[in-house]
Amino acid sequence: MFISYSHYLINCFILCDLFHHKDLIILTYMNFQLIALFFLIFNFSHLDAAENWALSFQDPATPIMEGIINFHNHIMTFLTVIVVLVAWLMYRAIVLFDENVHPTPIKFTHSTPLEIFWTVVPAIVLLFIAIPSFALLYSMDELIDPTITLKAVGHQWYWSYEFSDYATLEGGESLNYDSYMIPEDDLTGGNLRLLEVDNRVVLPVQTHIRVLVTSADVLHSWAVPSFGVKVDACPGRLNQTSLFIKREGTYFGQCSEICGVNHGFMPIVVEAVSLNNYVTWIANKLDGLEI
Ligand SMILES: [Cu+2]
Repeated sequence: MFISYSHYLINCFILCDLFHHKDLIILTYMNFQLIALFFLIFNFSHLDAAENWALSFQDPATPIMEGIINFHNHIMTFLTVIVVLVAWLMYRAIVLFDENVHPTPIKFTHSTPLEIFWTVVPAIVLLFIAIPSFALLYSMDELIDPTITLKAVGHQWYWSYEFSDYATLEGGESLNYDSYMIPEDDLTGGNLRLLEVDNRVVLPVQTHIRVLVTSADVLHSWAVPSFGVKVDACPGRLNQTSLFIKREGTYFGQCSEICGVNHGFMPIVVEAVSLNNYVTWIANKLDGLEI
């Protein structure tokens, strides 16, 4: 958002400079100050949770989500050109084939050059879509030397999380806790309805993380839009995905597989913090367990 705004601002300055309007430069500058203040007050810098009437994607926090958004924009280019072309062709066909305009039609039925053209061009278009699509698909599946493993287990109807990299309790149980949605009556100021949980997941930024997803009962799906992650949780199976969170923040997601009556009430909240804060958090959690 800030990047696009700075582009707008630079364009304004260039335009003002072109027309030698000093007053306009001052006005534009004031305009910028006001909008900057607006962003500062309302903190619109990033969109990491679902929002009413939201259009398009939430802001990306991982390279994967950035890739998904770029790929979406790439495809939209082709889509726009094709929609315009087909609409224009249909309009031309409707107008030209009108019997008032063209009372005696030409009666040819085949055109080899046309056949070649409308076979080869779509094939090339498909190639331009397929190549970046495969690159993205394979990079989403890639797991680069993960430092931390988080295990998310779906239940009817809450999530539980396990951090199994650290000391284990007697009986081989590792650090784990349940994460329930906070009901509407218990929400405090600033909490998001149907999205806030009692125990958040805390993960470090700038770290390669492996997420293992499974379920204890029926199918669920662990999905966080800003991470570009949506992994099915299947009972008896471990599904795997990777995370590399680029910026600190609180990210909201929801179960994305219809799993029963409370399917809409098992949200996911991930708090991405600096590595130091993460280590402190883990140490406190382990202290609490008295291992
Ligand atoms: Cu579920």
